[in-house]
Amino acid sequence: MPDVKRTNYATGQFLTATDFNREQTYHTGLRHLHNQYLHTPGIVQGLAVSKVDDTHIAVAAGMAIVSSYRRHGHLAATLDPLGTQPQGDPALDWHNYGLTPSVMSAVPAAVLRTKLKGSTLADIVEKLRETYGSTIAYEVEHIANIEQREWLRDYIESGKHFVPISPDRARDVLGRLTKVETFERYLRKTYIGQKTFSIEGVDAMVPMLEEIITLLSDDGVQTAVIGMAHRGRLATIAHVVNRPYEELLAEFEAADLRRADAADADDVTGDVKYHHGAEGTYPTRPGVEIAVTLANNPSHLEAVDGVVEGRTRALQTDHDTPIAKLVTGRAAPILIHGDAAFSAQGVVAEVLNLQALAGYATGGTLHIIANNQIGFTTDPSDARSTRYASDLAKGFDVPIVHVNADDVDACMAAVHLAVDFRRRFGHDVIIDLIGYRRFGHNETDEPAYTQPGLYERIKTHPTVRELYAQKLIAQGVIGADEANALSTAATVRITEAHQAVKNGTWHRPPAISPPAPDVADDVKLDTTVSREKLLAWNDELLAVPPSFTVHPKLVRQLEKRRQTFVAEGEADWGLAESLAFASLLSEGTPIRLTGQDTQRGTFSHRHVMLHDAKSTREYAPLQHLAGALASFEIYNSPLSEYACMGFEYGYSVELPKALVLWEAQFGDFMNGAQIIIDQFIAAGQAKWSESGRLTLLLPHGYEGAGPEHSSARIERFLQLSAEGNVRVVNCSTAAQYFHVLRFQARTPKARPLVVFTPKSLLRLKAAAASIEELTTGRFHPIVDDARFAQNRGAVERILLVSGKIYHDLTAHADFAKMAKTAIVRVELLSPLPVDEMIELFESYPNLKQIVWVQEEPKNMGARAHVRRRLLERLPAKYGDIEYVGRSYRASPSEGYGGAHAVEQERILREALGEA
Ligand SMILES: Cc1ncc(C[n+]2csc(CCOP(=O)(O)OP(=O)(O)O)c2C)c(N)n1
Ligand SMILES: [Mg+2]
Repeated sequence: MPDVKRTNYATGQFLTATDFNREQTYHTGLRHLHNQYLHTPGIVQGLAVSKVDDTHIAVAAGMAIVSSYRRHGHLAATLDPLGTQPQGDPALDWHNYGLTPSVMSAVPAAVLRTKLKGSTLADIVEKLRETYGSTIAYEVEHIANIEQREWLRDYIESGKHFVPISPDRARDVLGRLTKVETFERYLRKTYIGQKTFSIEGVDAMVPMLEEIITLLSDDGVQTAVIGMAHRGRLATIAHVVNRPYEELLAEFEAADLRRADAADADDVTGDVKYHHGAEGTYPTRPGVEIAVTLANNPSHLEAVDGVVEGRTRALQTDHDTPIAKLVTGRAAPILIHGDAAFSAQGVVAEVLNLQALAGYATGGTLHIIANNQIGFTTDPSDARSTRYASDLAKGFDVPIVHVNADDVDACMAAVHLAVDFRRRFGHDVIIDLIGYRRFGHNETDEPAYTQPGLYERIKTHPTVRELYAQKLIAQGVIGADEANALSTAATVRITEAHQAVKNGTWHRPPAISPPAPDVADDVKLDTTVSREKLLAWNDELLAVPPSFTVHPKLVRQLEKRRQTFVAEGEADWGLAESLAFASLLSEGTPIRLTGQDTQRGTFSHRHVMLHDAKSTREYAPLQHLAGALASFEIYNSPLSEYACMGFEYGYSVELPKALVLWEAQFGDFMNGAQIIIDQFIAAGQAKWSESGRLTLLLPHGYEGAGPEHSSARIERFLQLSAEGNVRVVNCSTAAQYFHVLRFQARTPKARPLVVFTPKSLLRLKAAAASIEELTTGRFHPIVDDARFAQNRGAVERILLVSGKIYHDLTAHADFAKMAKTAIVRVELLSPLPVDEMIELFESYPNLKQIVWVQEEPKNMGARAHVRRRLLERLPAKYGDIEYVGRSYRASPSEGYGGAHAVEQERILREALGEA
């Protein structure tokens, strides 16, 4: 007895009584129309058809059947290996069109315009059933692009993807399946109770991946970048990434092994086996191989999707010329999804949305949904509101191939279609591999607690290897002894590997890309640039081709900025940033900057991409600098944080020499990417020795614009910072920003950087950079109060501040009244320069009190972090760090401008009062 919930979904349906009635009404209606109109002479005369006979009607019906199969044939397909019967659809049944076999035999196939073989409608109907209603099914009719749709129809109906399989090839595929099954069984039997997240039930995925990478390699793809979750990961590492069994068995044998490795590098906290990535090379043909990278990922399902896209894009991009060159044929992304995760994790939609965007396209992603028809203990009917796990993708014009995971030949055909489509159109394609999960969610779970009926059935269901071996034996392709020999060989191989690990004769091969050596930040790094170069770039930043017309108002603004730098030696924030970029490009550092409205800048301060007032042409002077040795990429991103930040993280990991920047519209919006921040940016180095120079630009500052437009949640980043994992800075001037960008790109220690960027300071004269600061200065982790340089004894009190509030304090009327209070700016919030700070305090001989002043509420901002870190080492004579700022609050700021102004004024007065 099939259980009701299951029948409802993979191939059955949520057909409620109402739906059913509606369907019936529809088809009755069709028949009615047919009878009423096509047989009514007046109507037919109105159509100017001289004579309508049964053949005409049969042609129309035949066309309707062809169309129905193309759209709904999947409803008749046998997609569930566990035997759920297809729902079918009345529109697929010729009886419902008033046809008879003899009428169908009178309709020539040619008029139906299909690629199916046959001479009459009768043949075609049969072929339609075989093509669309077997163990493989297609959803392509939702695709708006007519060329793609027709290509897919022709391809599917001509059956090109069913490449004839030679005996050798069939043996090879059976061999692959046998290895997978043997491997999974060996692990389960040998390491009882350890989690392996067995692939069994969708075993075909491994030979499919092997096929995919072989076909990609035939096309010249050099690297396949794979992202996947736990399910089948170990089998993929062993057979697709091609890491030796010994390596994986060693992990199981000695959980201590990592501990021993980690003892030498105390910044590697490590991660569980099924989250680690791997790199390898897979031999595809004699003398040919393809590099395969499996990305590290956290438990958070689908979080890695954007990362894989970014890594692939970095591999596909040439960075040696001012304008980056995209060569998508060089690398290909493959994403493997769980059925529950694919339909319910929002980031899947965000990543699908990247596929055709100029700044993000990767030539099409090959997606496989490893659809075991369950998510942990949750049935599909509780996991999604749609029929198929893949339905979301329809909105992105992606072709979808559903395939029964027990039919290996059909699975291979699905692969050929997917790869051929990607090659032809450079777009995403999805294979929904419908299988089952032979065991519990992991090896310690009892699935019969929650799906008793299902697991009764699974218990007696033959494995896909058994089924395929039986098929080949029945076809006479191989003998039973050959199939057994493959099993024996697979067992011998893994047993030998295990022995070698246990008796110590196996030694870990060196990693293909060893982790970058841990180096210290070069604190003395010279980040200055000569005056001549700065002045030359200042001019070049406004140089456009003669035929290009920038908006006159913008020209005035930019020209004023240029002249201010020439005449007064003063650069505002936007100019300082562009000059830093120009300098890095001239030194060979590729730059990629993306974010929402980033080309112009949310606050209209950047204008790095100029627009011709008279056409749609665009021009970025930074892509045309005379001496540039590296590429400058700048893209407005789609309105996504999670996928996009993941993408940039991946890009930065793959290209650690580049300065990759992601900008938030307002800092708070990084919240949408918190998983990327927590699991990759903050913890990637500790878990997987993975890092890069990803730089987050997060607008932050209290200016009365409301909760989300004030705070970039500084406290979150500071809570996450440890072991030098990220640099966190809050620059109070454009010069500091200039130098920190240059430092970030050039210091030997590649680590992510978080910059809290300003809003009002973008144009504040007091925050502008002087040319001298750029030609002689550097990034200062703390900035002392210059007023007391010669009079240190006067200071009894220090206001420690960070970011914009410094300017609020110094601009306040009470500031001038302060005679014994110095204002010290903390620009590097993490790693907090504690030694330097204490040294500075000690340089004030009469210092009695240190006050942390911030505009954020007390439970937010940098207060807790700075206080905690300082108090660990601060001499007792200074007492505690006092506090002036907003009190504990649930929301970061006042919602009303007026209330903000009152509170801001109170903070400033309190801080500036020398009671
Ligand atoms: C974002 C996220 N939420 C919840 C979990 C906990 N979790 C781990 S596996 C799993 C079920 C996944 O089902 P599916 O995507 O179908 O993959 P399967 O395990 O069936 O291969 C859940 C809920 C998680 N890892 N990540
Ligand atoms: Mg699942």
